[in-house]
Amino acid sequence: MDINAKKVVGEKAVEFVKDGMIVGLGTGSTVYWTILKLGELVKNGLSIRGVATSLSTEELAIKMGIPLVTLEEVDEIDLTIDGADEVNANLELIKGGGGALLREKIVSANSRKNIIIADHTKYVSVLGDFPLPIEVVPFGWKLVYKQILKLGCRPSLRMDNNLPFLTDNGNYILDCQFKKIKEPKELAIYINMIPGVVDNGLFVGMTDIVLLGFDDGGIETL
Ligand code: ABF
Repeated sequence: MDINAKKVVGEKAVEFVKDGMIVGLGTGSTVYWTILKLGELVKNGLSIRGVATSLSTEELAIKMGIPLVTLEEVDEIDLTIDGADEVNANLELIKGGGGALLREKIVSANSRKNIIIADHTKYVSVLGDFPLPIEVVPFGWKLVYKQILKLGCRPSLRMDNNLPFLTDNGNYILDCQFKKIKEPKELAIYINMIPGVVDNGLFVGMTDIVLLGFDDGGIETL
């Protein structure tokens, strides 16, 4: 029986949510199912407050009746549930395909526990086949582009209807095809040293649990 792997794993993650928690709400089509399920539980009395990682997640959470708070209103987030574009065995991630990497990384870094949910096809032995998203400020983005070229990958400016895509923070995204990223931690540090880079989609040492969903309804926990 073909069950939507994203729905299975998105709903499974809700089991980690306890009454009274502050929950980081990720972005993307997998977390979409988590937010729908949480909305249902909130209607049935679950008392949580959400911190949205994007304007699209904020809109969906409001529609589902999940009370939201801002990062300024909380000291710490209890649990964040988010998606990913690639996951390896070390629970290192590439994220940002949806353009929300900066707020996702800020929320994740301020969470006591981070759960990543993904269709099993996101699991890779080596990160890098998915182009690494890098958030850059529009001012001088071409200079960042040239610096990243020197790293051996060809970046491309993410476009949205013939105009540069703008993140929720008003920045550009460079998608960088590295093919194989053998040292994600080192690369992440180096990229962020380039003036004009805001952050990148490598999430290293930030994830506690990964739930991989399968179309037959199975779930693998990493
Ligand atoms: C988000 O989850 C993004 O970082 C990433 O691009 C996305 C994965 O998308 P989906 O769950 O839709 O496959 O956190």
